[in-house]
Amino acid sequence: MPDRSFLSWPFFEDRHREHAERLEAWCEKNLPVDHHDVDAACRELVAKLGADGWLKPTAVDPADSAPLDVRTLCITRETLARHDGLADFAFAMQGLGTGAISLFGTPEQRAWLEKTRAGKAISAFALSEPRSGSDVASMDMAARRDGDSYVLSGEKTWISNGGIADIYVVFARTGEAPGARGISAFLVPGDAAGLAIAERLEVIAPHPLARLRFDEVRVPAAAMIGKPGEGFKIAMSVLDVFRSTVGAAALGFARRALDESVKRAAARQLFGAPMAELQMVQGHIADMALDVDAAALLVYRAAWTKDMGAARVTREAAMAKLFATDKAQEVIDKAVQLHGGDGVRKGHIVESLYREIRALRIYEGASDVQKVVIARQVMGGER
Ligand code: COS
Repeated sequence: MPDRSFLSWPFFEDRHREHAERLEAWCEKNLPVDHHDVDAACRELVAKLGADGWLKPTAVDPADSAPLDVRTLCITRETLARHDGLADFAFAMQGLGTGAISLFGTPEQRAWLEKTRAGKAISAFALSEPRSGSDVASMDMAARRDGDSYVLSGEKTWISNGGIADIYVVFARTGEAPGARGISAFLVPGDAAGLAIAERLEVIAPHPLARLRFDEVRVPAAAMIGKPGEGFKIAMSVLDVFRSTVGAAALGFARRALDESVKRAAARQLFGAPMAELQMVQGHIADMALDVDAAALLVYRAAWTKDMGAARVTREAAMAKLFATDKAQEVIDKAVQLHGGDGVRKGHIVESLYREIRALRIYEGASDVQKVVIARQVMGGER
């Protein structure tokens, strides 16, 4: 039984506790799904999560203007990640993909959210490029104004849901100024003429991932999200919300690794007694539990701060993501060690956690970038 004591922390309201309990029961019944065909599995997960109402927190309700509830996003990611990494992925990408629309979209653009929240459309966030990952402001992709349209040309890569998305939020250079101030955001339908999958990308924890080519993709001027030149700030604002949730997913993976290790230590006999009686094993379990709780405190502190109305949680979100993902890697590595050969055996839960966690220290701002963000915030006095 996973530790649920964190739900009594003051960061939460009763609606969060009820959400966690109901989702836990849903996960026990529905997860994990078969991962052999990741495209089909993701489509199935989005449809299932949407039909049962779990995707509603990923985007604002176009009918009211209640902001995204980051605590609900985090609890959901933590819970799904504990049961099935791909379910967490399917949920998270619906949110990241539509984040710019939730935060800055027009009523017409927000109409898409009815579909994504119901699991009837899949979304994707297209920021990174072959030559520009951590250094977002150096992107090359261009959007040229042509009458009532913009014409997008260039490439995006590492795009989650690339190939199966119905809508992409795409960032491109519109040239109002050099660097960060000359980028804008666009809503591009997946079936737009000139948009092609240049390459499917295989990674250690498989999920739909692609490099996309935009060859003179024409969208109406009304497809721009926010104002010309605001794209960089829009991307950063979306990441401010969703970076804490990456930490929450890492937390879910780490909690699962800890639970599996506790079970293993109790069941496995070593030198004539349960492994749990060895102090070296107790030391590992204590370190793992400490890292899990510390990560949870940082994740839910960031989520609570945003939900309380903070305009920016750049520092809190960066700390939560950095700490929770790096520590989850260590927790899972200890779990592998405690499981011996089983820990690296294909198909074992601990082996899959070991593969799942690694990308979280890279995507949505690598650990090294989070350190830059934190240092700038601290040294700039923005605490
Ligand atoms: N919210 C709102 N505005 C923000 C912001 C945020 N979180 N972060 C920065 N800005 C604003 C700054 O205030 C600045 O505004 P002004 O031009 O008005 O002064 C502008 O954006 C440029 O900011 P900055 O100078 O810090 O930009 P840098 O080019 O130095 O980039 C980093 C900073 C490295 C932090 C940024 O490029 C980044 O986060 N990189 C990682 C990207 C990432 O996560 N990629 C993964 C893609 S999704 S898988």
